[in-house]
Amino acid sequence: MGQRGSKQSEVRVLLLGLDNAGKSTLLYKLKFKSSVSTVPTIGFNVEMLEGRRNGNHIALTVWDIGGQGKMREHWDSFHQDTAAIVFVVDSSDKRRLNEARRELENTLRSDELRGRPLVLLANKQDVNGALTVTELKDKFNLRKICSDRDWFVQPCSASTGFGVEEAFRRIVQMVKLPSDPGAMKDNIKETMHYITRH
Ligand code: G3D
Ligand code: MG
Repeated sequence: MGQRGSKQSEVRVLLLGLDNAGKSTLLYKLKFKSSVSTVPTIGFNVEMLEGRRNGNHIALTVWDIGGQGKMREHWDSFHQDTAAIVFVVDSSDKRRLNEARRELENTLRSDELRGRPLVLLANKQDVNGALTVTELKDKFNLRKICSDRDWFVQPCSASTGFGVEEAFRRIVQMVKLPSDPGAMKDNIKETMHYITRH
């Protein structure tokens, strides 16, 4: 429960992206404010992070689901009740950019994630030649594929910490709380959409 006079909300945030994008490094940077050496995630990591919005506490349960092929099949089961999607991109890996874009598009197509805000993290900005925010926005055609949700692209480096606090603040601002004005209206809209499609 929250302290007197302030409400506590608990929300689920999905940390997604290809393997090697830097998801686990980012999660532990946020949690421990220091670099933790990561091993490829088998299964998932989950951490509770505390934030504040408009004077209220928000507890974010951040799910870092293994990005490797086999685990991606299980992403769908993590989608329900998600308050925000954080998609991490290795901005220095131009070879896998198309693969990352396809993965993002698949994720955004999920019915359960309809209307959920997206924070795209342009990670590994410390690497020479990393794509900029503008380049990533264009390559991923974000304006178009995110026309029905709030979205934001944050440059960062999970290794050096550059942009990481800003990313977290942005996520806290953008998560969809059950009590948000309009959440009920959105639910009705989502239900109608579901009914008309099935
Ligand atoms: P994942 O959880 O998305 O699979 P990891 O990715 O967090 O395990 O990171 C994969 C590799 O990228 C790790 O390197 C990690 O140190 C590195 N990495 C993560 N973020 C950054 C960053 O911002 N900049 C740079 N330069 N490297 C980063 P190793 O060598 O341990 O595999
Ligand atoms: Mg990992």
